Amino acid sequence: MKILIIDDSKTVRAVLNRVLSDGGYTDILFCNSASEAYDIFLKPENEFNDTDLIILDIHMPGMDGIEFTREIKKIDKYNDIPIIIVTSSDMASSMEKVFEAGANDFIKKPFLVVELLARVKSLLKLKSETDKRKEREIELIDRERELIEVNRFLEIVNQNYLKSMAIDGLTGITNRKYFNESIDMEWRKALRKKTPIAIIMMDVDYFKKYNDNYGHQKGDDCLITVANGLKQSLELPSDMVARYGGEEFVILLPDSDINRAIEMGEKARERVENLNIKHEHSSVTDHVTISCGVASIIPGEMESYEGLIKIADDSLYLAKEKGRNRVVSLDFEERT
Ligand code: GH3
Ligand code: MG
Ligand code: MG
Repeated sequence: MKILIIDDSKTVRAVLNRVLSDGGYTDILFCNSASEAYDIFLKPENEFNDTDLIILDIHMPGMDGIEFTREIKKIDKYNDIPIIIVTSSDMASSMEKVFEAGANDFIKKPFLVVELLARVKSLLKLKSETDKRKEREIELIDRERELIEVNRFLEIVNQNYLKSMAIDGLTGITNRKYFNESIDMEWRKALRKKTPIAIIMMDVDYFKKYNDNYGHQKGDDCLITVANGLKQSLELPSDMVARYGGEEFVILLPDSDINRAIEMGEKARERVENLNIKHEHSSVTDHVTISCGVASIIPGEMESYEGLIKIADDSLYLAKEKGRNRVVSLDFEERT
């Protein structure tokens, strides 16, 4: 451990050096004035930086030992360096000043070698324990900070994961799994509140031909564009569009009767048509179109949402049969 001796007397420095060296302390630095030592301590990088103990004379020209102690203890990073003040004075007032200034111990000249070594040993032990405690504190703070960072990271990963679980990989809209969960929830809500719930099943017309003519990659691009068009056709925050599979999409409309569902189906169909995606081999028009099957129901105790999907699916089938690029509601068909 490093000991700094500050004394203007060469003889005292030599004696202290000898005593400490004999006591097994070899890392010893010297300075012959307190003000000089203080100036060195003030430099950002200095050779006294990692001093573990200061032994210092009380009477020195310029800055004296008391003043030096007071000043150095004001600096946070040196606060923990123990200081022994060597004094020739017996006066009680000077002892008081020594401790008031913040010195940890004092020793009277002429000193007993054993006494000096005992005090040096105990203060170095104190310093080493303080250092260890501080290190542990820093480690704990670091670990806590690390933990907070890891938690924050996990939160983001979790959110992204949950999001990715609900999102269709190709089109970026809701996937079928999340749609199923949503319709299940909305179905129960509608059952409780006795409100209608509607869906629109949609399928791209002659999409096989599109793929065959423009290639699978262009087919994928087309599905992405259609998905986004459908998303933009929604009106309410509770409306949802999902990719049901392949080139099939579905719109979930909570709290909507058949009239709104047909209206929304028409809006979606029109939106896709207006995207004007060239499809020269479609038998309907020269651009991409969709067919829509619409269904709405107020859930009764025995019915499940699969029944609603079935009606919408049958309606879609009818829309295909009737010539595609249209919105059909089986209920409506039967009623008219
Ligand atoms: P219809 O008007 O009766 O719906 O005819 P269609 O050709 O659209 O129907 P069909 O079911 O015969 O063909 C659907 C095609 O959609 C076949 C399949 O290769 C294609 N398809 C399904 N999923 C994807 C996809 O993710 N990307 C691409 N590029 N094509 C897909
Ligand atoms: Mg299909
Ligand atoms: Mg199709």
